Amino acid sequence: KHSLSSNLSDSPFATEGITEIVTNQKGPLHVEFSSVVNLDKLIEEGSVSPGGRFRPKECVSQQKVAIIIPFRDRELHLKYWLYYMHPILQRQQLDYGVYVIEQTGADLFNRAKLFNVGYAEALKEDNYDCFVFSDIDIIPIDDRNIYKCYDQPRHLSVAIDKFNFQLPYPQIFGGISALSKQQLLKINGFSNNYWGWGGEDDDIYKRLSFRGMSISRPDLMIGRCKMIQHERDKLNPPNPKRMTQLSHTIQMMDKDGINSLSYSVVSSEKSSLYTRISVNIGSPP
Ligand code: BGN
Repeated sequence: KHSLSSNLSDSPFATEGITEIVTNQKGPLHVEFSSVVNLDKLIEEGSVSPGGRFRPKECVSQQKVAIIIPFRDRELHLKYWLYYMHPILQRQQLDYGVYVIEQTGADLFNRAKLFNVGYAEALKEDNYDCFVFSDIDIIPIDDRNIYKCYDQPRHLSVAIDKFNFQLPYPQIFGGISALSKQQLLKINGFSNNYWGWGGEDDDIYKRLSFRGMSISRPDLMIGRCKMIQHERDKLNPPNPKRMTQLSHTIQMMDKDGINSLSYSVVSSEKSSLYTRISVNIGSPP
């Protein structure tokens, strides 16, 4: 794998003209959310190190990937995520760590700010060069959809069952995405100001395109995903300000993001399959 890519480019993110050769992949997978899953076998197997870390034994991965999952009150979904994702990520031969970033308190949910927190906290632990930002309730159903970074920001959840396995609109960047540290720094991370549901992912898309980047995606077959059906969270109603906020992305992006991030860690716990960091991210104005 390495010698193939090094002929073409020295960058671990360059992929043009390269066929990804990863062993162990299965292609389409069976994923369902009707029966409760048991994590004991996965824990006993011992392949995942405490805090949800893994690195392949048979090779050295090109990138170190931090997977960031914003979280509140979704323990059951977290079980499904761990149950399905660890085996997939291991077959993809990734060097990765799983960070569940839990918003404490009873304020409106702020997904993008939790992404920024995850980025900052993961970097305190290791020199990650790639960040995968994922909703907790979306699972890929094809393991050729690789959780790594590319030469352009990557959108991974392109064909979700909820949207009839189609892309709802060309600029959509919600669900699961992957950005390298360099790509993230170019856009000052994400907005900290989207409280409640919607728009924060469109804001990210705007930041990326204002900085001259474009979106990379797998095709509609490899990009298939399943979403766990659930009712809307009480503390995550649609944000009525999202349209107005989106019209100001260009003016805001240099002052609202990683460089203005403020939060405090309430607790940090390394459990056997993931690291849980509970944080106080403040309240909407
Ligand atoms: C869009 C939302 C996204 C969301 C997708 C998919 C907005 C901004 C105003 C147009 N965008 O409509 O945040 O990821 O739907 O659900 O609401």
